[in-house]
Amino acid sequence: MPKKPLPSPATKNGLDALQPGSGQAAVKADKGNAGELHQHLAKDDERDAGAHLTDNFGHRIADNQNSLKAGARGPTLLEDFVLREKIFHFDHERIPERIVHARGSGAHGVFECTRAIPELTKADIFQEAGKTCPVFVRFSTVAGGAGSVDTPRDVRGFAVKFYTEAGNWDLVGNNIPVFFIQDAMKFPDLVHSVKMEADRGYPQAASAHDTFWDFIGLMPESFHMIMWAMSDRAIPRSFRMMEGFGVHSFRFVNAKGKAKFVKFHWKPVLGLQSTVWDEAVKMAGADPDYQRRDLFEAIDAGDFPQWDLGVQVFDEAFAAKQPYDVLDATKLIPEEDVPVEIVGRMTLNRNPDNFFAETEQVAFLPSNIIPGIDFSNDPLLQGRLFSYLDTQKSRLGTTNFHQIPINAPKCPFHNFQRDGLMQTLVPKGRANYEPNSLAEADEDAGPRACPETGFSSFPGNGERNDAAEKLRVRADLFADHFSQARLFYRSQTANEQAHIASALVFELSKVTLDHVRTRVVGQLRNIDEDLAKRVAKGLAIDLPATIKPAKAPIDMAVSDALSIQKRDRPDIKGRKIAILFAEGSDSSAISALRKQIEKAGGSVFLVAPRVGGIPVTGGTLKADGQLAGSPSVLFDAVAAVLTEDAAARLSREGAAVQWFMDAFGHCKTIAHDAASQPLLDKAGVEPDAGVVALADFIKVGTRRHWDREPKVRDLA
Ligand code: HDE
Repeated sequence: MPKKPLPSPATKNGLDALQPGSGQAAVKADKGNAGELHQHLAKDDERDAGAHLTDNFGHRIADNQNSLKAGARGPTLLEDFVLREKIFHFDHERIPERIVHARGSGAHGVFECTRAIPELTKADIFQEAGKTCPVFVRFSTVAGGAGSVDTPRDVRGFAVKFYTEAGNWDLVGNNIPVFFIQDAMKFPDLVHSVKMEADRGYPQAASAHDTFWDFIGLMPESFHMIMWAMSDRAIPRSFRMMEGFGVHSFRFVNAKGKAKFVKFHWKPVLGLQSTVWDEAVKMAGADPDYQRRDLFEAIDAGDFPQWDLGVQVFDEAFAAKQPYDVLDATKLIPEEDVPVEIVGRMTLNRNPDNFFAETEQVAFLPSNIIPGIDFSNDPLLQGRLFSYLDTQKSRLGTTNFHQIPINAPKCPFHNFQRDGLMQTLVPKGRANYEPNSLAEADEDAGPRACPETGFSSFPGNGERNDAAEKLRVRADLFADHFSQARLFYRSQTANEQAHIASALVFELSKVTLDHVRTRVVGQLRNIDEDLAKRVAKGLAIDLPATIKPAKAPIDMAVSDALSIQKRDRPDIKGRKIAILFAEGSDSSAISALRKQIEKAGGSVFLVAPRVGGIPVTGGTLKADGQLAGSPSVLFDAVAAVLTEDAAARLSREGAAVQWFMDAFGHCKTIAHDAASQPLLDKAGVEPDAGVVALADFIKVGTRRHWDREPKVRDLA
């Protein structure tokens, strides 16, 4: 894998953290009143290879190894400003992590409009097919801290910042199209309940504990989201292989001022893929950074992840006819009812240069919106419009966080906001108020509002139940909590339904309060009687009485778009395939397989008992990973090219046996030569359509073999 050379410590000019003008964003944003702001500052990315090491004020440093002491063995002197500054800066390197979505991975890219839709929206980026705009994306888990693992059962954040010519548009979504709650009022309760319990400080990055399920059992509106969170959607194989959703209904507004509702969807070009729970748990140990590494390595290798942007557009008349409220974020609109129209494609093509400066400091704001797109009255969205702006002040410490390069727009920005902590702009003149008549004295009078092109809120909302009175209530249709939970569950394949039941059993087994378990199962009876029975059986409890729903659920038509397995593809593109070899392996068989996999767009990872290079036919071969450190959970499919001797030896090696046992148990394709058979036998690998000869691997691909699952897991 090509690796960029790391800058040597001696070339650092030490300006990284305090240097506001070092990124592309700030350079372009400087066109506005930011003026010639940072031009006097040396830029970190412009330093020469042989640059001098300096402190933060530009003083050259003579010795970066030893502190200043009174004599060789004497105490360190307080006057050592070099040491003091270095430690001082280090002591303050961390900032508060995000209250949710603390663990994330970012990437730069480009969005291209593929279908102009001026009839629907006047938004700058949708006016012309072929028009592009830079983006920055951050994927995340929700519950865990910044240092937690990548593969817990959790929702994934999917936040996109579009740097458009009309200002930044942030589409801050998730990989699940609905949410736990209907009203922003409940968000702090939800987050408190799912995070580590307040007295004991655990569990980390897990919803399987008392307080979460206690809250959920009492919140019937959460059960649709619970179906998604207990499904394979919450254990995605890769950020590159999951969908993204804007969740809320937004509005498109066209140049004539006509508006329609819109829901945003991201469809991964690589298709959807998830792991199985046993695999996700083992991945957390084998590689806690699995998804972060996967994203970074794919982009580094030039295998750029892509998503199509789709929109579901509908009007008030459609909304009025649905049995759910389109302003309720616990509801989706089935794709079968309103098709997803593709209007653009996003390609992530550049890794961040610096994780902290970009991925950590990026601040997404649902309130960042551009003319042509508008909010709806969704009460969850309305609360978010406040929260994200507010939280940046405590996370980034200043109202000037918009000046951090990753957050700054790439179009000009001018206004009369001034000063504040860490102000880095140097506005000229004295026009810091408006109206003013300074122009009459030939002075710069500053910018003026633009009634024609500026953002103006869509005036008529026409939404149902739009009451003039101030009421702390929910609209009537918000009371149907279970119809769509049922729709989701019934749209899954039999295996997927079993996964949901097992996930619920796992989670509720970790709950120690009996009444909490009982209540959750009582709620499940509103979704599907069979599901409730399976979970009760799995917990070995009596089926509790149904908890009476606020509104009786209805049966909606099954939607295949909600299932991952129904849309399964045998793709090799973007997938990672491990080939196990050992002393004496046939190198031509290995390179033939490698060639075919790479031609199909996959990548190969060689695994062997030792990494440094072992004798194979025709020479020696280095492995990419050592067997015990490269368990099969890290790959989409596995292959073995071994001699009979090596297979016999490896049959006595736990890591090798486990390798195949897991690959088989996780329903992966296993390709092998005849000599490997005894090792496969030892691992309990039984013949089926997914256990194939090396020559057949490409035909079968990396699809999971779900019909194998009943052999390896109790799905009852
Ligand atoms: Fe968030 N959410 N959220 N959220 N959210 C945050 O903002 C909040 C919600 C989402 O990679 C915080 O900058 C409230 C829905 C993502 O930086 C915070 C409510 C959806 C990210 C916040 C919601 C999301 C966040 C924490 C209910 C999917 C990570 C740090 C009213 C549509 C963005 C921060 C990143 C982050 C508040 C509900 C997605 C506290 C109050 C629904 C992807 O402001």
